[in-house]
Amino acid sequence: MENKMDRIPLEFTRYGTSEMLERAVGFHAELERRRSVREFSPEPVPFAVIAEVVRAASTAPSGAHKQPWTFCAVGDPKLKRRIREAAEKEERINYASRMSDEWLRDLAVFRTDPHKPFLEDAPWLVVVFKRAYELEPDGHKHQNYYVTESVGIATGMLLAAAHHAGLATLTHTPSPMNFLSTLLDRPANERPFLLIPMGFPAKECRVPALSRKPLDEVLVHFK
Ligand code: IYR
Repeated sequence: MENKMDRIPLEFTRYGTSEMLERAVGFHAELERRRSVREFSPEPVPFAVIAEVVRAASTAPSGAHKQPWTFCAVGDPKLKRRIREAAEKEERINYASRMSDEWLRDLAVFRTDPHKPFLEDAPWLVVVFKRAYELEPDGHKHQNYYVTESVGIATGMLLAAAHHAGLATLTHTPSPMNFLSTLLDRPANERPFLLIPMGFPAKECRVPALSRKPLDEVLVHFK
């Protein structure tokens, strides 16, 4: 089947070696300051900022350029409360019986528990959905490809864009997450992927004193 897209010249900025290294160092320094935040300030954040951050995320590469994602930006306090209540209901079961002892031990340093006040405190909850397939109005299904990989990349870009804009985030995975499809009235082709509170950290916000793996543990160099 013939289905060719027009081709256009690539817009690409080529930097000299030292500028390239400087930019890479600077970008790492910026990303190094990103932390998962569990204590949010209720201070408002303009929707325009959230919209730009989502626009950045939506530039992610995807299988056959299907862009298999939907981002729901929830600012409505009543809806945030319902999301919190539903998430806490699942988390109470998770902590009481679904999570293994090893899992609970691994989480102890993060002091997480079934209470999720950040789901109401953060001005925005960005809920990322992956679109398993596309549905035409006539009911015809179209396949998407590498959906999890694509949405994972887009979500990483969302976190980086939010951080760059000066917003704190948390990658939250209440489990199971089907309540998000119901509460946000999502169609059958969408599955919840991740719930990301976004906003400013609370003044008294504290984060675990964690360290990141050194480069020689994560990078294998074949000369
Ligand atoms: N979803 C639970 C548990 C949890 C699991 C992992 I892995 C984390 O890194 C953090 C929390 C919760 O949100 O409490």
